[in-house]
Amino acid sequence: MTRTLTIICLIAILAAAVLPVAAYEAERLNATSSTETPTLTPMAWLPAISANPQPTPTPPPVREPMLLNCDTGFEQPPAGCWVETGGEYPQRWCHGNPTIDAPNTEPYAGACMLWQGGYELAADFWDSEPITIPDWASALVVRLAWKVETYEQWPSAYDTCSLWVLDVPDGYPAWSLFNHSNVDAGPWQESTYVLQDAGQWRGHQVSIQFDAYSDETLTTNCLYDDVEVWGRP
Ligand SMILES: [Ca+2]
Ligand SMILES: [Ca+2]
Repeated sequence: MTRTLTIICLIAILAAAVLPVAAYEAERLNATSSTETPTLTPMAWLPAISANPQPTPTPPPVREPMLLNCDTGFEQPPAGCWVETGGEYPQRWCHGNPTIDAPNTEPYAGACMLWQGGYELAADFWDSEPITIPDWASALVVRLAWKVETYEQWPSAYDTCSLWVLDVPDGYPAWSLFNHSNVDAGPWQESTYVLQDAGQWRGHQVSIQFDAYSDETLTTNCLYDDVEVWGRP
């Protein structure tokens, strides 16, 4: 009888020692799997529409007058203010254009906007008139509304939408203001870009150039409106 009681006591002591450890291990495993599971779901492979949000910074101070002060909203045919310098199709699109293809959105403001890309193997270029950097300017400030639409599904850059500042006498891109792509697809947003070292180019002529390149499949639309170019003292 005494021996039986001793065995029962030993079993009880062992259970009291082992069971809490087992319960802790089970809880830890559950906790580990619950934090790791989201990285394995399809959510990780959704198009990066919101993965690269573009913050809208506080607009820096600028000085009048606007340096590019005509047709900021692409409401007029490209003459004087803008020049279509390369591409297979007209790049200015207005609401109600009798075209088969159209972007899936309306202009940001007014009736018209700049529409680059939208077809396979696109190579579109659109330049502003020459802008003289004022003798008081230390920076060039570009404000605009932009939007990227795409049929691409994977979060890699296949089609690009870029904005450059061109050196007019030489005619090649001197500075990059942005290089968006299909992974930046999302709603219209207003952004401000600052070319900080423009002061060394006072009196020099530059222009801004939008360009778009697409690969051979799944098109991307690069859309722009309300473009303003200012100088900052
Ligand atoms: Ca417009
Ligand atoms: Ca593509």
